[in-house]
Amino acid sequence: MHKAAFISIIGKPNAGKSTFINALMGQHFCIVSPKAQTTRHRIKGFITTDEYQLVFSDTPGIIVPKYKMQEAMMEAMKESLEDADLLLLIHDEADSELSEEVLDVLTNYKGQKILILNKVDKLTEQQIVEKTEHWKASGHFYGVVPFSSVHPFNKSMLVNFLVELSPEHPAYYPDDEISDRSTRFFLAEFIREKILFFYEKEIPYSVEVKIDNFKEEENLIRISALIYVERDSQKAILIGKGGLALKKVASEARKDMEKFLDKPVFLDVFVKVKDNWRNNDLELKRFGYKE
Ligand SMILES: Nc1nc2c(ncn2[C@@H]2O[C@H](COP(=O)(O)OP(=O)(O)OP(=O)(O)O)[C@@H](O)[C@H]2O)c(=O)[nH]1
Ligand SMILES: [Mg+2]
Repeated sequence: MHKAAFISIIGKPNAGKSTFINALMGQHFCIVSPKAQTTRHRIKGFITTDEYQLVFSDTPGIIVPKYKMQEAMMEAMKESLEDADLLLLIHDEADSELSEEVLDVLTNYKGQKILILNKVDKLTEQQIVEKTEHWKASGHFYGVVPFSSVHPFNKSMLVNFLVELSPEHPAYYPDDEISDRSTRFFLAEFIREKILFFYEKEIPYSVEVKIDNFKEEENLIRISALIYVERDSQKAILIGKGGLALKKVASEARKDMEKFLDKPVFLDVFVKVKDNWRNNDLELKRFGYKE
């Protein structure tokens, strides 16, 4: 009997959704950062064996949208619930309550819901038991599972549990694929991840990255990327004095790319200004935020 399921991963920004998927898949797949709203799209990642296929959807953290890009982010999150067989709410152990927005999404979803009590590496065993009991008693969830991406001690148990809950179904995707997203998408994300780490305030949120050239040679892959910002002043900050700041971004992103592609990479990055793109329907569409 073969099992397959679509599993939607939702939660507040920074709850650890992307880290959770990376831990389950065993690789740096979705980008992760200490800043909120790191993930902007629905990104599917597959775990496939002969017996089952789990299709995880990483989603943007649930917020009240303030501009058009954030509206598109919330659409992507909602879309993941439309075809989900199971919902996993990734919950930061530090939050004693569910936000109103998260509660709203939960109550509107009619399928089975599991709460992943995340980041339990920060807790004592006694606290883990207490918090698990607390969320079990809330009545919202079919199951509550403590988890830590730092020490994913119960990873295979959790995967088995999810397989148990999955319907009987053939695989949805070929067994040699790990995502619905292109290589170029992940390469651009690696650059955005470094920008989230190295810059403050509006910069990470005003940035979009596109790979505009990818050329595989015998011993090297040549990649060039365009980084879009909203204003000239942001361009100057991104590039930094003597171009040093941007060089650091490129050199760190290149390391991730080499790991991902398993080949040396030559990376060129350029910065362009696109006024107010986060609030422009056409630009958002061009950047892949809207169908
Ligand atoms: N200690 C600890 N930190 C974690 C764990 N999981 C995630 N984190 C940290 O939490 C922060 C947010 O992680 P992400 O995976 O980017 O969170 P997210 O829910 O995908 O956030 P958005 O994409 O912004 O919605 C990062 O700094 C992670 O390193 C965990 O199990 N333990
Ligand atoms: Mg994320």
